[in-house]
Order: sequence, then C-alpha cells, then structure tokens
Amino acid sequence: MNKSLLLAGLALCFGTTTAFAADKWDLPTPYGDGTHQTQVARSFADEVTANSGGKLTIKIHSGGSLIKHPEIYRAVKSRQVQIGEVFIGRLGNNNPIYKLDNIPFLATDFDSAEKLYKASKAALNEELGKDGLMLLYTSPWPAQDLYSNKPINSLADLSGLKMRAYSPTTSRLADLMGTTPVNIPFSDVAQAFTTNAIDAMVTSPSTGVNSQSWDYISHFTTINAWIPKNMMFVHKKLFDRLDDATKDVILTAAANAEKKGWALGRKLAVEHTNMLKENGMTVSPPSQKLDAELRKIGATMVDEWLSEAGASGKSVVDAYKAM
Ligand code: PCA
Repeated sequence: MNKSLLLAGLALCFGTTTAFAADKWDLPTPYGDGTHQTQVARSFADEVTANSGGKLTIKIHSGGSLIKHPEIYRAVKSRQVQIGEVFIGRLGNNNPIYKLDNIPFLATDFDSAEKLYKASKAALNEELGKDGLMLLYTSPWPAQDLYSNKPINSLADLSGLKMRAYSPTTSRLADLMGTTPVNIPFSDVAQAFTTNAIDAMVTSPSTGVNSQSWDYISHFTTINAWIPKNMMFVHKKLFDRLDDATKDVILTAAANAEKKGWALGRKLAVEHTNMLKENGMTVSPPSQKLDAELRKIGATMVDEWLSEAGASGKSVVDAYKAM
C-alpha cells in the first residue's frame, strides 16, 4: 500500500477527513532568541497558531538552526520551507530595491525610515512577487552606529582598518570609508573581534548588547547612519491555498508584528545605547568632521544607487522625499 492510501485509511479509521488536515509551517529566522527580531517573529507565529483554530501551526527555528541566513530566501522560494525571515540588505545583489535598505544618511531617524518604507513597500513586494513570494511585515533595527577600539574623530582614524560588512551596500561603504570590508555574520562578531579578523563595525546598539560588545570593544560613536530592516515573507501559492479566515489571521498577526517591531526598534535604540554605556563603553556623538565626511559618502552612495536602480528607483526616492 502506498503512503497516501495508508494515510487515507487511517483518517477513515479515526473518523476524520483530510479536508481538516492542519497545516504546519516551518519558519527559519537568522538571528537568535535574544534579539528583538526573533521575539517579534515568535509573537507573530504564536498569534497565528493560537487564532487559526488548529488549522495552521507555525514553528520558529531561530538563529539559523534549521536554515542558515544566506539560504533562507532560496529555501522559501523553492518551498523547502513555507515562510522565512531575512535581513533585507543581504539580498542587495538580487535587486537594487534591497540595497536601498542599507543606504547611509538617506533616512536616519524612525519617522524618516517609516516614510522610506512606505515609499518602497510596493516595489519591494513586486520584487518578491517575481519569485512567487509575498511580504508579510518588516521590523527595523535601531540606527546603525560605529564600533571601534579607539576614538574615531575623522575617517583618517579608520584608514586601513578591517571593517565588518553584512551586505553588499556595507561592503561598498567600507570601501568608501577607506577600510577593508570583511563579511562576518552576526553570530561570529565577538570571535572576529577577539581574533583581530575585524577592527571595527557599523551596526545597532542592540547587536552590541546581544553580543556583549563591552567584552571586546571599547568605543561606540552614534553616527546614526541608517535604519535597516528584517522582513517576513511567505510563499504566495501556499498562502493563497489557505481559507479566507486563516489568511485574515496571518495578515492581522503580520500587522501586529509590524507595529510591535517598529515600536521596539524605537525603544531599544535608547535602552541599548544606555546599556553599552552602563557596561563601560565610551559612547559619544560623531565629531563634526566625521559626520560631514560620512554624509558626503552617503550622498555618493545615494547617487550610485540611483544610477543602478534607474527610473523605478528614482520614483521611490522621489516619493520618499515628497512625504
Ligand atoms: N544588526 C544586524 C543587522 C543590523 C543590525 O543592527 C547585524 O549586525 O547583523
């Protein structure tokens, strides 16, 4: 007897029908349980599971435990899993719209970042749609700041250092800053600093707190360069196959997760910067010189992005600037 006949037989024996078969989705996330991103993903998954009346269970596999970060996008696209979360900027080589998420000094506070998200959401979803995927929600990180082992008063102080990069855009940034980009995933940051594989990085205060950066790095300069996001996305065919009530449950949970993620991003930006200070790091604003030098690089990167992204990119940036 083949397997489906056997299952049908079992269903009959137990008086059930396959029409009520519950769906189970596996959700790989890139970051660990201690990060707010995975906490937001968990609240989303739990809400869907609780409200779908037993029809859909979403199980989180955090910190790359089921699928490593670089593979998550492809795993959902190929339906190895049904749903997944990634850091948007990582996908920069797929399409410029993903690079926009990591452009420095375009949107540096949360109100601006929300506007940029609004202006770019349709283009983002359209790009996902080409791969049969659908955006569910985004959740931001606090603004990206500079970690180093000495005071950085101008770019000259960074010259020749090895700088962590986590996306194509941050590799380009490292180049323009006169540093050497080194790709290091979040999980290896502490080790990379202690083995001198990197000397500096640009990331959120949260990532410093999550990896106890005070143990291996001394200075934190609040350059507030950009506010990147993670996104939760689903394979569209699998979503479309659900009944209307279950679709509603997912969309409502996604809207709630998005609200929660954006509120947490704002809150943690302050709390986690304070924690770095409390744990002994030297926290200071950028000097005027450094700020001006970095903003100049930001302007170059916006120009480069616009020439790469063409007319559709220009319309996104125009829409953002008009808001
Ligand atoms: N933390 C993540 C991405 C952006 C952030 O703030 C990281 O450093 O990998």
